[in-house]
Amino acid sequence: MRSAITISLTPQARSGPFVFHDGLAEGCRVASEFGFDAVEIFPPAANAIDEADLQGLLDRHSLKVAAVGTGAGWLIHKWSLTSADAAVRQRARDFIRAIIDVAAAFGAPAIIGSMQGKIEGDVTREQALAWLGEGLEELGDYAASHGQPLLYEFLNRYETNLFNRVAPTVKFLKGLKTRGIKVLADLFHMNIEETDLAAAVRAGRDWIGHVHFADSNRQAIGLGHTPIEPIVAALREIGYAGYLSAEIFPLPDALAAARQTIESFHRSTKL
Ligand code: LER
Ligand code: MN
Repeated sequence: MRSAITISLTPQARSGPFVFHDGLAEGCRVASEFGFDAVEIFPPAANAIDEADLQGLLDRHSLKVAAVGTGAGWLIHKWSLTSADAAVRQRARDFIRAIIDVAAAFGAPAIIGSMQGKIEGDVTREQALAWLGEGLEELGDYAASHGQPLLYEFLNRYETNLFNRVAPTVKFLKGLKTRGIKVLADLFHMNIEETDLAAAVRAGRDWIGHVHFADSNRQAIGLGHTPIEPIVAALREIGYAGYLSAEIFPLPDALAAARQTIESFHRSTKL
């Protein structure tokens, strides 16, 4: 397993669960000083990432891109794959496609988290799932054509009513034709929704493609009450070799959160 830490480039996400908020150069510099393998980026849009600039930073600091988030499409524009408005669903797909392009240029996947949206108003669950499925079919195949998975993240009940746990998510994805989707398991959401996090990880065997490494309170692992050892053991048991990426609040401050994360990463992955 490899370590990653989040950099948000989105001013509207200043109070969000991202460790670094002061630009790519500063985030990459500090990430490499702590010995992280990679950074996960949360841009306001695909064109906020200057590819030459980012490549230079990655080379200089021996970092990779773990993943690129699309959540700003929801945060800034309120676009989602399950909006009742077809034009909004199309804008959501276009926004995500552009992020798939830029992520793939760095050998990384894009993440669909908040852009899945939620079931609202008169929309039935059946209809919302049909729209979600359509979006994922198209975007999953598009990501696959770039040699990358597309990461679909189930969220806790306060953020979506589509999927909140691993097992129903996997069941839904198995019903799609595209084989381009992998599941993002965010330990913060799972702590709220799952009965047993290690068992939930085992239920995600063959599907988990990325992990958000967050404690129960969305702080660095070790600062909340999630016992991480059985979770990492379960990830090892299912053969997970991807990133443990710290999508957490910069608490008590960014440097302390980064230090706590990398220490927890080393301690839990070497057991
Ligand atoms: C995104 O990775 C996520 O976990 C959501 O909670 C977005 O806020
Ligand atoms: Mn997450």
